[in-house]
Amino acid sequence: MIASNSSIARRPRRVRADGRFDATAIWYHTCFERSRVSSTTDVAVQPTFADDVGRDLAREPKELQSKYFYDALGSQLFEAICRLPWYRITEAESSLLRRCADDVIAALPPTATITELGPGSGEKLVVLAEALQRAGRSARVHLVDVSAAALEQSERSLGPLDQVSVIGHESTYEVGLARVSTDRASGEAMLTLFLGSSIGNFGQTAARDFLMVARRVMRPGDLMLLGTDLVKPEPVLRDAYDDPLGVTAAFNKNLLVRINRVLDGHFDLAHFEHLVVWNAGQERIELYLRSTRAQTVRIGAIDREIVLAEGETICTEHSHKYRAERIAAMGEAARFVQRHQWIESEAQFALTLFEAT
Ligand code: AVJ
Repeated sequence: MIASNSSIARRPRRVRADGRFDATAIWYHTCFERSRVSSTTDVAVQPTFADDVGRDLAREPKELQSKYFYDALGSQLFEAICRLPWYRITEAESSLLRRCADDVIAALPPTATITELGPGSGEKLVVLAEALQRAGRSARVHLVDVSAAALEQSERSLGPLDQVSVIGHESTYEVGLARVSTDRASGEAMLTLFLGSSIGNFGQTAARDFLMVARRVMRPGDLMLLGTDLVKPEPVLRDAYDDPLGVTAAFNKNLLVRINRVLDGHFDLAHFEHLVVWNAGQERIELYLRSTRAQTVRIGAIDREIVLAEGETICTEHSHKYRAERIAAMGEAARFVQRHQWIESEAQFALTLFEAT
């Protein structure tokens, strides 16, 4: 798959499941799965955006999957969210990363591959690349994301760096990680980055299952750096997800814009509002789109009329918040041991370094 060990390519590459070159000689690796914690890669049984939307809007209560936020516009709106003063996750994590990058690189064996799941803008990897440079090292970096837009953005920020050769995988986390892990040399260690509290989209069981699936493709001694947003006062969380500029509202509503554009939907944005709920029992933020009146919305591509009552909600995201002292146990359930934990106390965010046992 990967050209040769000696040629450190400056140019980002993309890998595709079938291993074929595309017209621009960038490799792709496109795999879509029914559920995020499934290993099926048979294209014939893969659900599409249309299948998922049709099924999830037929549920009671209605929902849409948060992974579909990240089309080109959604990825840019998310980048804007990361710059909002009320959304502290990105900045808190970056400052922790600057603090711990040298330690993380020192913990990594001399021959190692770095894999980032959901790289977003790729800016965080720049911090690690600088630590690699200080240590006089270089590494191959794999980016795994279902969003082509996010991959392109992160490939752009990392492409020019000398310490890393970048390979993009347009696939789910599990499939991309498994592929990277099996493709590496026998003596090559792997550091997996799962940052930005992306794990927060999973509930407790799904998060544990995800860590177990990730652990299964790792070897003892492999490392995983996990970013988790911590429980904090409700008003602070509310501001982060219902920001005064309305960027998060736009990010949420863009899901309807995407359905309108891609699936010939007829959602009228004037009749939906962004709703944020703190579920104290489950310790998670819940995002909804609420129908402000009774309405019937046609989605042409799936030949469906979606009937919404006044006040009815469509759940679009769960964002779980963690307690720092419980993170080690979550890792242990998946055969990881906690090597370090760094906490940003102002914003209440944790970075935890796990080692596969
Ligand atoms: C990318 C899932 C970590 O839950 O904070 C931000 C997504 N949604 N604002 C989060 C998000 C609304 C974000 N994660």
